[in-house]
Amino acid sequence: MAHRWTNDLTYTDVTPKAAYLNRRQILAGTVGLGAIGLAGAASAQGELEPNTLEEITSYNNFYEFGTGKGDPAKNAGALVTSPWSIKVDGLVDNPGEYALADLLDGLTVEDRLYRFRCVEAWSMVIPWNGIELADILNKVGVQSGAKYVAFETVVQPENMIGVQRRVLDFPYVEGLRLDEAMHPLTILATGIYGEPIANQNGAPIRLVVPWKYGFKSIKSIVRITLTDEEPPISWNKANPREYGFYSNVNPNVDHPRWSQASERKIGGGLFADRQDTLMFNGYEKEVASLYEGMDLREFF
Ligand SMILES: Nc1nc2c(c(=O)[nH]1)N[C@H]1C(S)=C(S)[C@@H](COP(=O)(O)O)O[C@H]1N2
Ligand SMILES: [Mo]
Repeated sequence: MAHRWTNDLTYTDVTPKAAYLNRRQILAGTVGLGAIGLAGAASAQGELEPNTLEEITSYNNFYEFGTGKGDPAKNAGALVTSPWSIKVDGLVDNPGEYALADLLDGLTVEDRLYRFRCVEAWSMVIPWNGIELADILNKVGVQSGAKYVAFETVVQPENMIGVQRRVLDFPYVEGLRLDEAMHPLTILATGIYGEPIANQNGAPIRLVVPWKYGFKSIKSIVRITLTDEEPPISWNKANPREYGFYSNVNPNVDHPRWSQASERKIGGGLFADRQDTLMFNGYEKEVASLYEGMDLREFF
């Protein structure tokens, strides 16, 4: 397919970081991407400067392991990620409990350098390795009545201090409309910088939806359900006034308690200027058509 731009990295490959970054910078500057211009999405917005692996793995939100940004790096070592299986159920042709390797077998792992924008108004740029969610959904066979995809994070109470302390209603759950889930920008990530994804980033597999606030990108997924009803999502359950189902990055719709017009890029230093937040986090050209005719204030 035209939009598959680098097919040479699999999730078992280990690429030295320096070499990886080099190759990445070359790609970001030179590769024009087929039908919908995925790399164009990155390069057209100027050079994307990836965060370091150290930054990406030390400043996290993963409430199962505590609410502090440093807690996941400290505590997620306790997460057991092998063996790992994912239950696929609901409106699918081939439901079942899939071993992770079986679910991903034959599918292409791709490099995606994406902006990542948390609803808390900080951001990073992350070089993911992942599989298009559409490839996985097509593999299990989506039935015609399906309208949404629901996701669930693993619960390992004995290993998860945040679950023991009930800092949120677990399991963490998330959801997408089916067309959002099938969009080629939407991936399930299995790696960062060519290395298996760290536990604190949602090992062994987590969702990445780059035009939405970070909390939509649910970690350590153990269940994927095709459904005809909008599924409940954790942050909306916790505070429906502040967190909507769509949660598209939008500089013009403020959070009730802070502005969303700008963001602080992690690693920019204490006195670095904030940067403007981009509509749909810079992916407007690719995804705006999904929301044509929708009032983005009402459906926030
Ligand atoms: N299961 C689970 N997934 C989660 C979260 C969480 O607390 N639990 N936090 C979300 C939020 S708010 C953000 S910003 C991102 C952070 O991803 P990162 O730590 O890999 O940067 O994960 C999202 N996915
Ligand atoms: Mo977030």
